[in-house]
Amino acid sequence: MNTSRIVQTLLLLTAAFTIVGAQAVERIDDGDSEFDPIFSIDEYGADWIAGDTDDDGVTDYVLKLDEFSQKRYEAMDFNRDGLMDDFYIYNGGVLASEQLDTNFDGAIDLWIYMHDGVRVRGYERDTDYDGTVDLVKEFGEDS
Ligand SMILES: [Ca+2]
Ligand SMILES: [Ca+2]
Repeated sequence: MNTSRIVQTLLLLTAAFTIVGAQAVERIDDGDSEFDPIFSIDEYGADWIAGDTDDDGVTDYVLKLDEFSQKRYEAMDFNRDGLMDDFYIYNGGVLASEQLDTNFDGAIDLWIYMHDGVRVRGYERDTDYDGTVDLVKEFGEDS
C-alpha cells in the first residue's frame, strides 16, 4: 500500500464515519413543515408586514400573522446585511421555535424549541456549518 492509497483509505473512512455520525443524531422535532426560511429581504411578499427597527430606511424585520391576527412568523436581519438570520415560528401566537443563522452564511445552523413559548425545550446545532445537525441537547420536561 503506497502513501496515496493510505491517504485515500483514510479519507474514505473519515467520510463514512461522518455520515454514520450524522445519522446517529436524532432531531428533537420536525418543527413546522410549513415553514421554509426566506433569507433575502427582497423575496418577502405583500402578505408580510415589514419593519425597520433602526430607522435607516432598510427593512430588517418582517412579520406574518395568522387568520386570527396572531403572530405566525417573524424574521430579523440581525447583522443588517440584507439576509434574514433570526426566524421565529409561532403557533396560536405562542413562540414554538426559533431558527438562527449564527454565522450569517444564509443557512440555518441553530434550531431552538420552546415549551409554552417561554422555556427552552431543547436545541439542535450544526456546529461545522455543513448543513447537517451534529449536536442535540434536550432538556427535561420538569413541569
Ligand atoms: Ca443578516
Ligand atoms: Ca449558518
